[in-house]
Formats: sequence, C-alpha cells, structure tokens
Amino acid sequence: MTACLFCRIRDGEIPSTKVYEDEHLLAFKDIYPKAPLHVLIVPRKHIATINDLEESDAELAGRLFLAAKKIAAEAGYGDGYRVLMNCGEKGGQVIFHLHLHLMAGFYDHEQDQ
Ligand code: DGP
Repeated sequence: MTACLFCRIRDGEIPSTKVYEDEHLLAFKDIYPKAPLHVLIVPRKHIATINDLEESDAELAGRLFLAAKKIAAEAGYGDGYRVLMNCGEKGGQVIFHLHLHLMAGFYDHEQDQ
C-alpha cells in the first residue's frame, strides 16, 4: 500500500469528491476549500514536485492546465479563475504528489475600485 495520500485517493482507498477524471489525471474537491470552487488536479502518475518533472512529462504537465480550463468552464467559472502550484516545503507544498489548485468564485473586481 502506498503512503502517498493522493495515490490512495487515485486508487479509491480514501474517499474524495471527484469532479473529473481521464486516463492521465483526476480532479477532486480540496478538503479545505479556500474559494467557492477549489479543486485539486492531480496526475495519475506519482510525481512528487515540480522539481521531479522530466522532459517526458511535458505533455502531462500541460494536461493539468487543459483540465483546469475544462473544469472551470463546466462549473460556470470559465470567465475567470486562478491556478496555483506549490513546490517544496518552502513553497508551501504539504502533499508531495504534484497537484494544480484550481480556485474560482472569490474574486470581485468591484472591491479593487
Ligand atoms: P499543497 O499545500 O499545495 O500541498 O496543498 C495540499 C492541499 O490538499 C490542501 O489545500 C488541502 C488538501 N488536502 C489535504 N488532505 C486532503 C484529503 O485527504 N482530501 C482532499 N480532498 N484534499 C486534501
């Protein structure tokens, strides 16, 4: 049994609220949401951090962004959202399985005026 939390979610050993999956990646709701939509987009392949990406992962890394676009649009936030990826402990990463945060629904431009 793997110790990686997101591998265990991928394998169905730990429950999650999935919003998208395909042969390359899965996406599920963040357990501690920081926005009305807060989804984690995770490659099926275990890659710990951005620093562990290889040249051969370039297409997979790009797929994370394409999934963000699709999930945001399907959730009704296609006109604006935020994506973020933490790298390493000093970069705020807590779970060491690559994941792209997709957040939306919290930004009101009116408040910037
Ligand atoms: P990061 O700091 O970038 O490694 O973000 C990890 C995120 O993972 C954090 O926003 C909370 C989320 N998280 C932690 N444990 C679980 C869990 O068991 N299930 C889900 N769905 N999300 C989790």
